[in-house]
Amino acid sequence: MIPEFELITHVLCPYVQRSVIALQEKRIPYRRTDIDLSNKPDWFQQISPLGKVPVLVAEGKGALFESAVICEYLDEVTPGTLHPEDPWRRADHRAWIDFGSGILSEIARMYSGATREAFDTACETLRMRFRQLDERLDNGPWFAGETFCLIDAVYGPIFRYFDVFDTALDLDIFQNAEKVQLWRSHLRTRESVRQAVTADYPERLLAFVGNRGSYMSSLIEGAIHETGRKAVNSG
Ligand SMILES: N[C@@H](CCC(=O)N[C@@H](CS)C(=O)NCC(=O)O)C(=O)O
Repeated sequence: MIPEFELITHVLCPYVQRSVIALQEKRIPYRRTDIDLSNKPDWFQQISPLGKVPVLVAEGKGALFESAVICEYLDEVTPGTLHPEDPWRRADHRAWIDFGSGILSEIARMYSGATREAFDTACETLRMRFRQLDERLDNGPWFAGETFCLIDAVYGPIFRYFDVFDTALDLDIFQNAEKVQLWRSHLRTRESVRQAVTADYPERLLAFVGNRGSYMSSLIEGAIHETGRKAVNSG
């Protein structure tokens, strides 16, 4: 018997999304509670040692933090597995999952950097990371071929950032990374990946980045302004 689960979440968090995708892929019933990270409730501070989402609350057990740990636990307590059976391949997946977390940190540097130099450096690092990933990939459709794995749940939210940013800016992050582009296009259509965010995610993400006071904020605001101007001129 698996316990009743509640996942403490934030609407934009990519680490939350990977937990949600794992829950959906393993068909585990759960309740989702979104919190405001700029005004964290006291009860949340008590169950999240680092004050971060996601946290998985399991009835009768307690609270679990760290998305990678949450995903592995969910995988272990349900039939089947989202990891390869072979220990070497499983370890390899975990290594590339960690690589994905590094990419998320770089994405945060890209949208938070105060200067054009900081933004350009982060973009260049991201291009290099995706080229490295491209060298690791085979033919797809998923990371491990025909079977959707936990690692796919990690990269779906990463690529989603660029699906949204691409609507406003020409970042050209996936230069010379054709296999990554293909993987990205498959992940975009996976039901669990699509369902991990609400329909207004793109607007929320653009507003979040637009309001950070960073170099990228000014690019986003400029692009939104330009779109609005074109709409007015053609209306
Ligand atoms: N290593 C953590 C990272 C989680 C994380 O960074 N969550 C962010 C939101 S995306 C958060 O809760 N930030 C709140 C804060 O740092 O105050 C995990 O994998 O769960």
